[in-house]
Amino acid sequence: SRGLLFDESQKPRVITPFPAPKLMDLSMFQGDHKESLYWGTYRPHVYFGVRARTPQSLVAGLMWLGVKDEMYVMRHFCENSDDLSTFGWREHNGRDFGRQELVENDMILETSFVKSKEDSLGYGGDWAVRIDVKDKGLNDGAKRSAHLFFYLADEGGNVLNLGHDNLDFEKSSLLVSGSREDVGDWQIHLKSQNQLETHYSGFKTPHIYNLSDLVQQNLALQARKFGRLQLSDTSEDSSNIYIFQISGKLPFTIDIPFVSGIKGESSNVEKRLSSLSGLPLSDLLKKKHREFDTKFEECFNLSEKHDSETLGVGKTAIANMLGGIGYFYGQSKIYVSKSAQPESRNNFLLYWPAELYTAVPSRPFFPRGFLWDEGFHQLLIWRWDFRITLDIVGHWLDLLNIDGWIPREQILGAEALSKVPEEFVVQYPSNGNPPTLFLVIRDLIDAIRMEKFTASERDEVLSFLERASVRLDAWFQWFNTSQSGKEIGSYFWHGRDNTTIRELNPKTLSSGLDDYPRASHPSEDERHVDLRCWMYLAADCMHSITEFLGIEDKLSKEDYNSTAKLLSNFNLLNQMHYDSDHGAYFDFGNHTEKVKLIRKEVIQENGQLSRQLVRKTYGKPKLKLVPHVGYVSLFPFMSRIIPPDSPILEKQLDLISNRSILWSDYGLVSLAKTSSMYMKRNTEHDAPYWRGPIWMNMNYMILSSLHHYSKVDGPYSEKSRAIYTELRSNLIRNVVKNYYQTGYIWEQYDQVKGTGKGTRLFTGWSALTLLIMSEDYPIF
Ligand code: 6A9
Repeated sequence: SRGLLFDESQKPRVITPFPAPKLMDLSMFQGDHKESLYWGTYRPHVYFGVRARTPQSLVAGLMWLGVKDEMYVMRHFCENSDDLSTFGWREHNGRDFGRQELVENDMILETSFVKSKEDSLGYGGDWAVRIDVKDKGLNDGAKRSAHLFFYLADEGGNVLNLGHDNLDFEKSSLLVSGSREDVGDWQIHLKSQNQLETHYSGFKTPHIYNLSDLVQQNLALQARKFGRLQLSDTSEDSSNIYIFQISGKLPFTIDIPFVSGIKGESSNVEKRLSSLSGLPLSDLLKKKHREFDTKFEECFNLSEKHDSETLGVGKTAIANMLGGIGYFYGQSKIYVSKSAQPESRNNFLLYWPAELYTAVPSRPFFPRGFLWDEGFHQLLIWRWDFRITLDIVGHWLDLLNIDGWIPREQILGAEALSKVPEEFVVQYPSNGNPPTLFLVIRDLIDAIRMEKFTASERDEVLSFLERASVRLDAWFQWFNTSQSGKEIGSYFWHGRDNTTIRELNPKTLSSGLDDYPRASHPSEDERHVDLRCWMYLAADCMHSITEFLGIEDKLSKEDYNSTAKLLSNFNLLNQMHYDSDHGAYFDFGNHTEKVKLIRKEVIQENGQLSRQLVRKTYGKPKLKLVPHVGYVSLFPFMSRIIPPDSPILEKQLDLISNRSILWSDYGLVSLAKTSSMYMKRNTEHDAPYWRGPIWMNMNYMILSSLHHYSKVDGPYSEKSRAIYTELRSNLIRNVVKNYYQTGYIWEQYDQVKGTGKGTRLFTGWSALTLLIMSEDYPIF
């Protein structure tokens, strides 16, 4: 055997799609729905970009020259190191409107995007970009200039035509035009009332991911030859990319309308252009702004409960979540050992070419899809626009392979790939990631039960679930078989490295909680309490789906029911995971607390000696409960398995509210201050990540259970309520304070000072702060 399992068509199973109708082929995703989402700001990795949801799109984007250490630097891809004092969407509705602010030194850029279907003839409608460039008003009298670079690129390689050679805007506002199969003949114009200087440059290249380099080289050459900061005003033959430099004194405003589907005189081009520029555009943007505010109020009902600063953070949270939604197309790289495919030089196979429409955790640092992050994102998004949620979840479920596996991190296409170091690209088919999509599905089912949807909306969700159910079933079965443990009802995250000598505690990336400490010596005997609880959630949700859809015989409802019962059996849970000395739930495994990183001489692969940090074990590991209190210990509490009158519930409340253990004034810390691994580095290069800092997704889950236990009858409901109220206000206060101090929402918050940590403009699950403000929690 060559170690690869093949399906009937002789393709390796791991890259064979799950054989069932695709969700994205459902009629609900065709027609108007599809067209309405065609164009969008679906390039979250750049400061401003537009594309369509099609593999080879016409794309637009913005660069500008910033100044760092008195040198010009090009801004294009979002980078934390650019050090903008703030940027991000202040408003966005996920469909046809968004307004973003970017502040660099004393320059404020405001980018607005709006679509219009009104007089449009092309598929997906017309759209316009407005860019406002302002001085922060530092009043030193100096008139600054700004250099913007706006580009259009056809990924399909179609040739673009320059509007007119000497770019004389007195004569015509046309920048560039072209023709495509999807939208027909199109034009893009530049309109402004201000005195501006424009230059251009055209390129022919199939690669758009290194566009910043092309522009910088062109500028550098001009600077060397002629001592001027101008694009060359030349273009290569058959250019498929045009870049326009627009320079002027601050302040100025430019409008860039796009019209398509043009067929001769009757296409009303002039009228459409003027309705998408100047005053009519201002009016349209104002109208969209009012609609955003109204919808925000309707969805989250905050204005009576919060001050305007808090409301501002709430708006930014949803706006960035929606504005960060991207469309990606490409092939994942899936690990296979070289010995399994001797004729290949690679240790990976390519997944099938796939589209992914998804929100992203962080535009500057991880602008791509992450499986378990997405479930949290959708808790927020479905409340704003459940059709966007179905479309996104549908795309993810269509990535399921024949084994029922979905790759965790989606790095699709050259632009996405260019942001990821080589060693992180390959995805391991033995590794999972928490099945958080079940959280959303359960929310949707609850919303139907509580009649939050109209009859026709309800039908849409139902037809989605019907088709999704076989995929969810396969996904569940993948976890239930590949991640199961030795004992019935036990599970562990597979794929931990038991050969490493560098890590203080071998990581569990698949759990999503990366370096959260587990058994010191990974083995087949492990039982992970978080995964067990995820499996309970999944089984319970599958049971609801089968019951709800009445498809009990197709997907064995009884099996799901009994699995859910088994996994929520309190006694069994306690037998496997409860430690009565600590009053806490723990993992089980081969473990010793006596491990340390020490400096040691090691012989490297090249034969040289070097001093490195390596792990040393002093004690003999034994099979036992792994005594680290932290987020993992609280999973049974999050899953609400603990009966409301159990003293064990009181224990959990004590762990949560104890300042020497998990409590801080800024939220619950990820690992107890009393844990031997609290704030310990994992290797020379890995700083503590889930070993202390405060994370919003877990705080949201814990808060939601506190809310639950405060509502159900029992001896601890008052205690739950008191802790709930204080934790909630700590979380909100800290995120709001950090936002106004730093200009950003952060990935995590410091366990001691509450300050933002990790990457910023992290408006993935940190945006759940908004649901904490509105007190929207799953009911189950
Ligand atoms: C490394 C660096 C430019 C880590 O939010 C996404 C994930 C979570 O799913 C996971 O739970 N984050 C959390 O522990 C970020 C992962 C980033 C990995 C990419 C490459 C890129 O360099």
